[in-house]
Amino acid sequence: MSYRRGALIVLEGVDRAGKTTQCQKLVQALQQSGRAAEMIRFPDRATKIGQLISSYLEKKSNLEDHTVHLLFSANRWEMVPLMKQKLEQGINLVVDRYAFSGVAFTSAKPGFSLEWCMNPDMGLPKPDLVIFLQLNPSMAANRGEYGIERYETSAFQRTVQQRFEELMQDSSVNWKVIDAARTIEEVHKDIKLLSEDIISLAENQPVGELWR
Ligand code: ADP
Ligand code: 2DT
Repeated sequence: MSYRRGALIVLEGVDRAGKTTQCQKLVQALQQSGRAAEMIRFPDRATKIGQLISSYLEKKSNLEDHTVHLLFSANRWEMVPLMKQKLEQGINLVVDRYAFSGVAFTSAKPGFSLEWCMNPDMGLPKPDLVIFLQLNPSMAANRGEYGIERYETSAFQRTVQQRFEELMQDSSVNWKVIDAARTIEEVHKDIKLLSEDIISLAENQPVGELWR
């Protein structure tokens, strides 16, 4: 047993489903149980590409729709060497949004097919587990007003949810849907159990390639 890599665990879901809250709690819980774990998030607004994306999301600049889609994908690819390095070092990565958000958000715009949107992300490190935090729009509304960034409208978020549901039909990805309408602790307990199982399963397997 010389090869013990970390697991790649992604949390997805619509706005305010609790992704950030749960990523933070999962990293903390894994660390407390003696496992190496780190959180990353996409978009990573700190890089040069991330700054272009951030300015677009804040509506400080406009970008053509295909172009911004490719920038979101490039923002993942630029992190791949570091992600692979950490996984090989045995660090479990907990990721707040990944290629699934990329596809769900762009394909919610008119004229974009799922297939076109998936293409640039094909071959990314494949998550060992993708947890989808399921929350209906009225529950999401109870968690506060939408912000002022691009995409933060209920009509757009409904279409995004439909696109996520289409993506979840793909059995090549290890999707687990969790009811995110419960308390933070209840949701966390489920996520922790699923993650511990996948960490044991993944540790002796190579990292796969997404959508290939
Ligand atoms: P996301 O990252 O999916 O947009 P956040 O984790 O930022 O969601 O949570 C959005 C808001 O909802 C925050 O104010 C957070 O404290 C709250 N929240 C998160 N999970 C729950 C929950 N299970 N029940 C009630 N409120 C929650
Ligand atoms: P937050 O930083 O609040 O999560 O918002 N998005 C995200 C895309 O359109 N494409 C992507 O590839 C990714 C990762 C979702 C980020 C916003 O950017 C959207 C909401």
